Amino acid sequence: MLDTLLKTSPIADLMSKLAGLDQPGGDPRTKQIVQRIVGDLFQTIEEFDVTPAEFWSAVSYISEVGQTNEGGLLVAGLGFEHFLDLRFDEKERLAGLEGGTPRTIEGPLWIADAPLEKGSARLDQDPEPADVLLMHGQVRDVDGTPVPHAVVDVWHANTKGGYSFFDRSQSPWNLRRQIETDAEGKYKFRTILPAGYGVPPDGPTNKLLKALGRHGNRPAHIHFFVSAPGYRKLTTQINIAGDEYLHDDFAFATRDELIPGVTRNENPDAMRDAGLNSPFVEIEFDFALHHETDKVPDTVVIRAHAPAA
Ligand code: MBD
Ligand code: FE
Repeated sequence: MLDTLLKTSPIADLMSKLAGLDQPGGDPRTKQIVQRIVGDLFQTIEEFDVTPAEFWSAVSYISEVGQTNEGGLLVAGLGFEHFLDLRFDEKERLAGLEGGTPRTIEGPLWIADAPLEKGSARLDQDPEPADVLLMHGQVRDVDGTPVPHAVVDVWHANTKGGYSFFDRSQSPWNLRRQIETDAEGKYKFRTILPAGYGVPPDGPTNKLLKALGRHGNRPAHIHFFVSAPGYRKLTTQINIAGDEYLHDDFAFATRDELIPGVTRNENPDAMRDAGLNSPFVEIEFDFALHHETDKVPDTVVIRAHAPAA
């Protein structure tokens, strides 16, 4: 019945017209993609005998996603952003690119132009009870050669899982910095150990996740863009080991190579050397970048971002 109805001439005619295939103007690729997506949705409606009430509730849902600005959140939760990563991975594999720190999703919460500091930075600006985290490492190429003057753009949540700018209770740029690696490719920063993130409980993303029997939690993580002239931009994150959602991330971003050891340091000398008077946690993590190549698409992703306002 499905095939027969969709292939009847009024519907075939409608599909061709709605995608502008009978018109000379417009963009051919857009026409093809729109025809495919709308056709697939027609087929879904037919196959599941979707009721008008169900259809109109889906239209309201899309509007709510727009009004609440949860588009980036929803696509992460539905695995689209991870799917794009898997496609990048496969293209690199087919082109013979090996090694390098694995990529994982950017997510919807990066803000452009965080304060840039050389070599080291302190990210936490707002006092809150938290474990101090000292993170450090080196940026290298895939052969192990250090990359001086690379930019490590880092952003993460506070102990409540909130990100500055999106969470108005935090000061601007809290837990966000760009750090330029030194002459040996090294970077380091002082910050606080973040907590995991949970989607807004009353938003449309959570509404769908609940209908799917899913949760909207991410394990505690720290985001990075690592870039340098002549190298492929790396978009990645590290996860904090021990988190209950470590292997149950609603956004599917955890990768085994991105779970560094976290050591708690209670040595009084180490505390004093770090300018602290209480124990702290330490993470060492090196980034390995691929050299620029025209064998695979560029990893710089153009997407809309929230303004720093
Ligand atoms: C986040 O912090 C995040 O990284 C993703 C992918 C989605 C929502 C919040
Ligand atoms: Fe995040």
